Amino acid sequence: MDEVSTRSAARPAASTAEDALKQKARDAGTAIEAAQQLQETDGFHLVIDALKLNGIDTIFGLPGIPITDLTRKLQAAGMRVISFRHEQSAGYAASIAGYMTQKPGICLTVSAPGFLNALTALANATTNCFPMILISGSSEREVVDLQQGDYEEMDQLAIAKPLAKAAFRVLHVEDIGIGIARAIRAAVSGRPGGVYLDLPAKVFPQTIDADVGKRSLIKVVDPAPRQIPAPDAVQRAIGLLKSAMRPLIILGKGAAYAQADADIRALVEKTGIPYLPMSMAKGLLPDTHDQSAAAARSYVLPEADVVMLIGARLNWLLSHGKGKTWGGKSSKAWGGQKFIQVDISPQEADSNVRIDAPVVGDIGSCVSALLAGMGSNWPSPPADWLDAIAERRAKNVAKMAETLAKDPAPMNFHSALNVMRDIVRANPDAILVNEGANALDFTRSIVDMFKPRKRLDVGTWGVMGIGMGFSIAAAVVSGEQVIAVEGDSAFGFSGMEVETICRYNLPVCVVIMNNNGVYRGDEVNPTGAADPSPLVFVKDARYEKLMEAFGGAGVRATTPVELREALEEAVRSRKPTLINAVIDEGAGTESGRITSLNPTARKK
Ligand code: FYN
Ligand code: ADP
Ligand code: MG
Repeated sequence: MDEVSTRSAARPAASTAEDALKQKARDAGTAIEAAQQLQETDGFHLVIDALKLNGIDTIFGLPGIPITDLTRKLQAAGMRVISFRHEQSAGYAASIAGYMTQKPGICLTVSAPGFLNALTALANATTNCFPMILISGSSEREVVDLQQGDYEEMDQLAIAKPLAKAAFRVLHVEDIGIGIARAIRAAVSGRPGGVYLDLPAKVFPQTIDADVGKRSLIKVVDPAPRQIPAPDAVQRAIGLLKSAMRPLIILGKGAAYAQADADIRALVEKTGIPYLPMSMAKGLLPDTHDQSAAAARSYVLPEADVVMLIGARLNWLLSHGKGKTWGGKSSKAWGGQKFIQVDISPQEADSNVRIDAPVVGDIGSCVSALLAGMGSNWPSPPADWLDAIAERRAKNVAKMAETLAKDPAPMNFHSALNVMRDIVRANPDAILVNEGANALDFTRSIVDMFKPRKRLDVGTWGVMGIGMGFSIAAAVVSGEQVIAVEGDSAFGFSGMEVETICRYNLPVCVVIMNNNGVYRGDEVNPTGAADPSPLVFVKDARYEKLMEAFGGAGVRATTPVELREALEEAVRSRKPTLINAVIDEGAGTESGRITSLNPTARKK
């Protein structure tokens, strides 16, 4: 406004008429331009309109060439734009938002290195069946295909394809609607996964008639269609389950993702069959539930005769369904169980051992079909099976209670996590994010979960680095308190995002299990030279100061009492908080509970 007023004061009478005409023409020109503009739209706005049309309201990303303006325009258009310090965390955030909401989480990055930084998260999403779309700006095709050395030149589409469920590129503004629709449907339909959408820089400023642009957009109808299982498959499964003398149900994170909580609980309780929750399925039924066999894991797996897998794959986490874990005589020998597999992917069955009754469909439809097919009066499992499990469970629970009751100085994982166990029980709506090796494995068995989708962890890949991205997305998506239990090494992968937590003032409390190193902190350099062991960190590092640096609360806790006070204050204040829990550096074991995966261990 100011600039306009200064110009009119200076002009003489005669020339003014002419100028006025010229000005009118200019204004007319601008008006026409404006009218034209009103009648035109561009790539920027079509991307925004397409996402909004499909109910996408949050973007996780990191601005830079060529998507800085798009990032600004997304926020200007009223979308929530969460900006990170590293694309890997933005990608992890998008992936877990997809897992929690069944809508694809959107990660927006710059070209080449930004795209590559987010690629780990895209691959992790595909591996974990989390629906996300990685949208990356990219260099011009003509230059890239001639390898002429464009700015951040890379054939991102070709590189993404092997790691994504699907990958697309849009070259023309009129195809943006189709591109985003295809990406959304690919991310959430069937087995969800990571999708890559490549948008070369040139497509954003391209203009098109506004009406044509609007008509080119697609509101995806029924993006994740229900997939009803075949009735004979359901009958076969029911028949096999009914014949079992030692039945077991295994709930995987696919069951948690399905948001069919009531039906899954009804199936478990109606049959009376013991169930084993995989780590991210904990809470689908409260971990204190009578039928939980989590505390008798290595008893039920080899002893069961019929096992129903619901949204759980027979991958490494279940020893591929064979070997000693399942009572097999050797590492490759089958244990003799009969398997029922409820999974939306028709290819999953027989991935490792024979599946005797595959039930292919979305878990909600499959479980309700099983419930309907079972009718009433389902015979409860034989008492000797239930009693044997109860006995083994009681033994393990008593053993753990004894360990938890100890109060050693310095704290160890048990005494610290005993506090966490109480805090989560008192705050069942809080979301627990968890990574590390020992920090992960001890938390999984010690901290009971009470509600579905409240435990977010390293998942299928056992990946380190998800901590802060998952915590930020969980707080943004749910508004709930988030507590992140982190190994000190694992925290290092995404630690800088504590600035992001403070910038958005998120109710995230990070608890670092500080044992001064990877797995433990007491290893020494065998050569005696000055360099520390590669597994050891700075002794007694003051991680809490990192959070204080950005205005959050930082607490150093050396006793369970201090830890409990700090956690209760964090939950009460909902302030960004980092608690540096000082753990005995000799408390951990190599790789936690998967020491056997280390080649040396294998040699032994
Ligand atoms: C479990 N247990 C319990 C309880 N819950 N005892 C008492 N009370 C409770 N609430 C018992 C359970 O019966 C087992 O004892 C033991 O505790 C461990 O249970 P867990 O953790 O469920 O089972 P296990 O054997 O460790 O399972 C194998 C696994 C798991 C591979 C699925 O370790 C896992 O998910 N690991 C993830 C590792 C990872 O990704 N790490 C990140 C990379 S680290 P028993 O029945 O007596 O055996 C890179 O270096
Ligand atoms: P702990 O609680 O056992 O000390 P840390 O978080 O300190 O757990 O250590 C976990 C370790 O997992 C990692 O530091 C590391 O050795 C191993 N690891 C390293 N990189 C990865 C990765 N990308 N994904 C999975 N595990 C990894
Ligand atoms: Mg550690």
